Formats: sequence, C-alpha cells, structure tokens
Amino acid sequence: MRIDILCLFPEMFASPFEQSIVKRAKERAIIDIVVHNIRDHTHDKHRTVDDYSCGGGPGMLLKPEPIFEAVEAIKEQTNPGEIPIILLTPQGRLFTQQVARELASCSHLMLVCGHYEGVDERVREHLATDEISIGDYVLSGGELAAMVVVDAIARLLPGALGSQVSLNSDSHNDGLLEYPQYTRPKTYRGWSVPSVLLSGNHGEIALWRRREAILRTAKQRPDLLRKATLSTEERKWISESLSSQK
Ligand code: 6GU
Repeated sequence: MRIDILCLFPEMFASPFEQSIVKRAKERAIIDIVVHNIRDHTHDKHRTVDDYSCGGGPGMLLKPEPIFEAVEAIKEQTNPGEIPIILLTPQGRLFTQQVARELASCSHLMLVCGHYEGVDERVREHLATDEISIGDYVLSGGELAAMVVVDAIARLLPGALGSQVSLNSDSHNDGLLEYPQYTRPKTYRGWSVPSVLLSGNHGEIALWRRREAILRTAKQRPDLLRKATLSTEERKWISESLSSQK
C-alpha cells in the first residue's frame, strides 16, 4: 500500500514512522509512506500557502492552488486511476476502527493535512473524495491526525503485526472494549490475578472475558453497546451489574 501525505510540516513525521509497527511495515515493503510539503508547490518568492478569509473574519486559510497542484503532481507520478483523496479536518466523518479497515483495503491513499483556520472550500468540493476527523476536539493541524490514521491502517495490513491473532482480540474489533488482561506475577503488592485465568479451563476463561468486555463497555462506552450484537443472557449481565451498583 502507498500513502502520500501532503502537509506544511513534513519534519513532524520523521520519528513516529521510524518506530515499532510502522517502521517494520516500511522495512517489509508492506507500506510506502511519502510525505510532501505543500509549500513546494507554490510559485511566489515567499512560498505563500495561506490567505485571508473572503468576507472577513479572523484567521488564515490554506489557499487552493498549491494543494491542487501537489495532488496533481503525485497523480502524474503514480497510477492515474481513482485514488481516495482524504482531507483531514475536524469537520470530517469520524475515524473509527471500521473506517481504518475500509482504508486498509485501498492500494493507494492521499492524506491532505488542513491547517490554520481551515482550507479553501473548493478543496473540499472539487478535490477531496472524503473528509476525516479523528475526534471531537480541535488540533492545530492535520499532521497528528494523519499519523493516527496511518498507524491504525498500517497495523491492519497483512504481515505488519507479529500475529493476526492479536488483531482479532483488539478493542473495537467486535464493537466491544477489550477484556482485562494480566501477566505474571500471580500476586503483585497483594493484588491477585483473577483465579479463573489460572484455572486452565478455557471455556470458563472465554466466558469470563466476554462478560468483562461487555460490562466494561457498558460502564465506559454505553454508546458502543447499541451497535454490538449481544445475546439475551449477555443483556441480562448488564442489567444485573447496573442494579448491583445502585
Ligand atoms: Cl483531522 N484535524 C484537526 N486540525 N483537528 C482535528 C482533526 C483533524 N480531527 C480531530 N481534530
């Protein structure tokens, strides 16, 4: 998979893409990440990328021309087919594990990082094919969001992780948060690992984990439960646990 990132601060990407899973995916040629500076596609002496908002108001906007030209230059170098062009902006659709899976199936993506007060609307209307936000808060630029998106995609690509098993048990994979996990020692500062996990009874362990994942999701993220598929028995666990807390 190839990901082109268009931004104003390419240096920001150096360290995050040189560690851990993204680094390994690059080394194994599973992913090719190319970072471009939008400023390289300006033509004036001051390499201007921003301008005032028409109609007045505070803050500067990213001008359309360097962004259009940067995208077109990349398209010319690579396969001319349809490439998703994703604008990273707080106004986008929410990035979730589902969206990460969807993007991980593409062979080529472009991520355009917004900045300042925003981006000229014509980039949204006539260039971007998708708009993504990583959550309901405002970052000073799209670069950190692009790192989040690339990381979440990279670990889904076949061969990027040590084992595919670790993907299946991830939080959010089945719409639930992950169950609690423990390693050794069996007792640490008087806090013991739940005995079921040391029982060797795989049926009991799976049941305990499922129940804990459901109860944890009910407590921390009740919004996720609406979409999860639960049995009548599992729904009962939730109502029992809620009534025992009262
Ligand atoms: Cl993609 N960009 C910015 N600037 N802020 C954000 C965001 C993106 N997602 C959440 N907040």
